[in-house]
Amino acid sequence: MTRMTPSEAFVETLVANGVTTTFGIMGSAFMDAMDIFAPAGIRLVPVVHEQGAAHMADGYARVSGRHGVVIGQNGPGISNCVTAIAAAYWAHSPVVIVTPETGTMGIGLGGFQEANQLPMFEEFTKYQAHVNNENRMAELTARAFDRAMSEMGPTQINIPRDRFYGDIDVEIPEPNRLDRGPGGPRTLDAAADLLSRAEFPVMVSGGGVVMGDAVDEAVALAERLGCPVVNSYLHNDSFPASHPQWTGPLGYQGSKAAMKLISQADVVLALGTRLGPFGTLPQHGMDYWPKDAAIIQIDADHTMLGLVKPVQVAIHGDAGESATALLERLADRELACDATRDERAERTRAEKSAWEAELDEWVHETDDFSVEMIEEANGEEGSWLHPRQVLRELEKSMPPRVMVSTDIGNINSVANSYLRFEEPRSFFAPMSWGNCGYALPTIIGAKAAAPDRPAVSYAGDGAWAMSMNEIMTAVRHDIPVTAIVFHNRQWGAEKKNQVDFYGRRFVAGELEGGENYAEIARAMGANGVRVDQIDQVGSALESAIDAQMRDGVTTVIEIMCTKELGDPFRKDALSTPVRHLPKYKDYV
Ligand SMILES: Cc1ncc(C[n+]2csc(CCOP(=O)(O)OP(=O)(O)O)c2C)c(N)n1
Ligand SMILES: [Mg+2]
Repeated sequence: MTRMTPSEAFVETLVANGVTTTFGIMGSAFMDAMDIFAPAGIRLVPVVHEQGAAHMADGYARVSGRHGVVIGQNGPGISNCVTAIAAAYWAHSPVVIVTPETGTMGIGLGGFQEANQLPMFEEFTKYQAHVNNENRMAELTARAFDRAMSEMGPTQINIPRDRFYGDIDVEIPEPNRLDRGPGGPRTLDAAADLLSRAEFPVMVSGGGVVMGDAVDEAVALAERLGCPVVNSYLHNDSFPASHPQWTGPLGYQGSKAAMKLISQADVVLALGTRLGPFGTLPQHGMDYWPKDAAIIQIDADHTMLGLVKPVQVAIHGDAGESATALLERLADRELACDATRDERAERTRAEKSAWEAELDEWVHETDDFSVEMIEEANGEEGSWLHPRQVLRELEKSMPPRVMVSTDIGNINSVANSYLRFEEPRSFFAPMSWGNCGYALPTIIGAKAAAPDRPAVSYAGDGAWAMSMNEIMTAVRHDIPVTAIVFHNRQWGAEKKNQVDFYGRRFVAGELEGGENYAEIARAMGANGVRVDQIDQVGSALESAIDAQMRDGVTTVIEIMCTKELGDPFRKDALSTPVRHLPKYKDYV
């Protein structure tokens, strides 16, 4: 036992957990602990808005596999984080949110910045600790760090501000990290039997492969099976795109090759994926999910097994460990699909090249609304670019080892088909939370964790304006990134629903302020470039990446796009409007 203050115990527990970077905005509530961050080797990156800080912690965690830490002033500084913690929850990110609270002698009296801070995060955390007694500061802080890793999601440590003071005798707990296993022999044997009988197995490689650092194991198992591999939705970095068996992502605006191939599967091997419902919705007019296929699902979180789709075999295991255990079981065994290895490889190759050719030719959208918007743009001053064409050019100019974050919006969603990665921990999207304003702060956090990797964010103009203030964080604190803004002067993704279901009655859908985001970027101290010629897109990205990696310069590339719109998020959730009251009769 060592005598220290609770502030020291808190900071020493962070040190024991390897924390070197935290994100937030300073405040009196935790100033006594913050005062000793520097001598403890901890940097607090001061952000513009706490939502940005929590997204940065998420990006930092997703790239590094270590904790992302966010801290703020009690009350408003903490409530500002809720949206981003929800996003981290759905990304299974080990984010620890430190929430200093009103002092114990004031809570309930309606003083200043007072709130019950546990209910706010209840739904979006895996564990919440409340420091009810300062003697428990290290114990509870350590548990929050342990649980973020073992439960793969955000945890909260809530500290009444007076609990930072006093004298305590304490031992700082050692971090307690799980050693995850492959699952039990009964289910592994059953899976091996099923795989050995499969005629056309297909692997879905999911987020668990990324988070479990299991790409090599996934590749080895896929190679033994000779099967096509699809990425689960928004996990495009879960299998190397240059691999001949990679076929691209499922889900919204995903790969037709992946969808056509999985539709033929008799056995689906879902490795490290919860098979989230949004990620397997029909796309491109195809209801591709193979309803009669037997599913083997492997997940480190047993509550995900069989949750969304009925499965034949459910393995509660770590993606890499389970893949290795299956490979061992299949190594010397003759598989039914061995006989058709070459024929299946050829089918995979043919579907991929058909999809690539289609993407090459798919320069713009061809629905009535889009065609009108393209024609209208031709009559206007300036040259507006087709989003798909821009996305293809950006894809071609992506540097090796790039990390990309995307936002929520129509163009960002179309980007799904054009985002390919060679290594895991490279692609960050707001996942099932789907909040606009995600991409920029998240990539700043990712860059803070991996300064040697190029960092690129994508956002539509609407989502960009929600989050662009964090450019100041990138500039002030030397965390250089390259941000692409698709300027189409509308909240396009939602407008698409008004096109399809609401007779083009565009309520609140336009963003026609004539903003110049390149100029705004320059005013914030970054480099700003406006691109309105297709042959400048690739070179603009390449120079910005050079400036980022060589000179530490942040660049905003504003790309002027037409108002054309790709397929909507979902066709299943909306229906044709019905109005009963006479005054609304035309609104159908
Ligand atoms: C925080 C938040 N607010 C609102 C929405 C609803 N929403 C989804 S996409 C979208 C439009 C995005 O517009 P923009 O960023 O300009 O991209 P575009 O669709 O035009 O490509 C909106 C408002 C959301 N997902 N998140
Ligand atoms: Mg827009």
